[in-house]
Amino acid sequence: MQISRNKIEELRGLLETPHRIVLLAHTNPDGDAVGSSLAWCEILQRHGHHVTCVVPNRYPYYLDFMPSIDSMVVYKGDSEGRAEEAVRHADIIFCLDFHTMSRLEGLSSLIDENQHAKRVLIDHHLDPVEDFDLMLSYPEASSTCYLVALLVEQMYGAEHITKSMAENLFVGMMTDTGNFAFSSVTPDVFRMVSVLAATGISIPDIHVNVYNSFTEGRARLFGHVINRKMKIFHNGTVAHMSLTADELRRFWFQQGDSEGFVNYPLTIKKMKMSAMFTEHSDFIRVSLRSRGDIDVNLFAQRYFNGGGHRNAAGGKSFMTMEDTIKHYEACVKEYAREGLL
Ligand SMILES: [Mn+2]
Repeated sequence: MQISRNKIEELRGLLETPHRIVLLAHTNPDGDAVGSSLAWCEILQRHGHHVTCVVPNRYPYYLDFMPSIDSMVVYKGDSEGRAEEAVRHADIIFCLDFHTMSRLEGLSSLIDENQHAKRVLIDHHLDPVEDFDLMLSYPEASSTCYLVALLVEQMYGAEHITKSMAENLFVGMMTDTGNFAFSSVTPDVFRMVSVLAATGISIPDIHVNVYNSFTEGRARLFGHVINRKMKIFHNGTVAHMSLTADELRRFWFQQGDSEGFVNYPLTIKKMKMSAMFTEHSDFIRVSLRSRGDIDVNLFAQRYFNGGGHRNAAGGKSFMTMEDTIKHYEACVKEYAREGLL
């Protein structure tokens, strides 16, 4: 894959002289959001820019090992006003790994106050919503980290990818592709992995840090949700699971603990689609996964005010848990009637 020449030149023009730059990633930042922000931040800093990485809320604890992650400003609970200060004075705002300002929640009004900054999108989600001054939107890319790696390679040369950048980029490339197993993985993704590996990163260490560093509570919560909460219907082809605030408390839930649970029903033969409902203080987070041609991006858009990718999407519900589940089951029926399932 290549980033278009014109876009590279436009970006080069924007970054010609040192600027004050803010990098933004989405709410509930994952390995791809954090990894792409940190790597892009490092290369920009090396080229003389003043860069601040801002995330709307805290990243999951198992990403704590990522190089320079402590430098990220977490907007929620940022008593020193560092995010506000950085956004107010930014000349350029980069949005990484999301495609609509609504994924910034409380941060979006702050961004609106800065009307002079150039806005640049670097993302791989379908159908970008907002207007940006420069859009690097590549839905066919398997991760935003892969896009950032390509950008650095094309703009500055692969030799500018340091070991710490490679570590951060590898995390997102690995997590967003389910360990390089999704259909979005191309030969060029493996070429890029080889470029990253050549910097001396330890792939086994990264793997252990990301996948084998959970708490006991998370393991028990997983057992509970699979054994007690997974419902399978539609002739064994559709599943859903739910977690109430009460259950989360019972298993000492921490941000990120339920990450990946939604994928598990898809390990069952013939399963086509899986949903996970997680109760938050004022809404229920909906996560959707599917196999093959089943389009959960469309499903999320239609029924849960959301979106994402064809096989991985999300949204929100403002109903009770019980009604959310009823709504989901009814929507599955409608989807099947239309031949979409
Ligand atoms: Mn991503």
